[in-house]
Amino acid sequence: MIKLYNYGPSGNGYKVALLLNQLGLTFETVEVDANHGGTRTPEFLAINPAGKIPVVVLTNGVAIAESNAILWYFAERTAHLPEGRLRHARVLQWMFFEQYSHEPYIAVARNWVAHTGLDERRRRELPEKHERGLAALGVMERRLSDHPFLVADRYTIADIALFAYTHVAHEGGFDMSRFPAIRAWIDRVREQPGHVALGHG
Ligand SMILES: N[C@@H](CCC(=O)N[C@@H](CS)C(=O)NCC(=O)O)C(=O)O
Repeated sequence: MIKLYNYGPSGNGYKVALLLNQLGLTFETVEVDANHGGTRTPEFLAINPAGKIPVVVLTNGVAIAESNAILWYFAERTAHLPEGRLRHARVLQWMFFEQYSHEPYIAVARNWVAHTGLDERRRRELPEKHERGLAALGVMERRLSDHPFLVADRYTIADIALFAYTHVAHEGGFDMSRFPAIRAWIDRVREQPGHVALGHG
């Protein structure tokens, strides 16, 4: 069976669990406490030298790390990844945006505020996380104010990649009342067949 190394509160892990559920693929979850050194053990580093979840180990023993690479691997030749060079580029455009301009601010602020707590350094850095996270949400709001989904007007892995931390951004102190188009999109994503909530496994 496919194994998913995950950490319950992780949005990056949730992206993978959500897609696998929507594709009807069975998998076993291996829980790794990413906030308390679980990803830095020799055993885990042998699976992913980068020391981060999520990782999937396929039935042939091959491991794949990086949430968005895993999404791409499983989505190919499914309805979750539309065909064509331009559409592929658009999906990648949003997935790179997620990793560079969104996740480092929104996911990190949420992890600090809702999970690890704030020490002095984090308290000092939090306003910048909020400022940059709000800028990323502004980009999404503009796109979603006249499109139902991020790419090709249909639900794709670009939506999964960005849904993971956007729908819990309020846990990191982001005021989502400012983003009505994002809130409507969150409802549309939740209505997709096979949708499961964060924490489902
Ligand atoms: N770019 C990676 C980020 C993965 C990541 O940041 N994982 C966190 C949990 S959400 C982690 O494992 N942190 C533990 C550590 O860095 O030791 C992805 O998208 O998969």
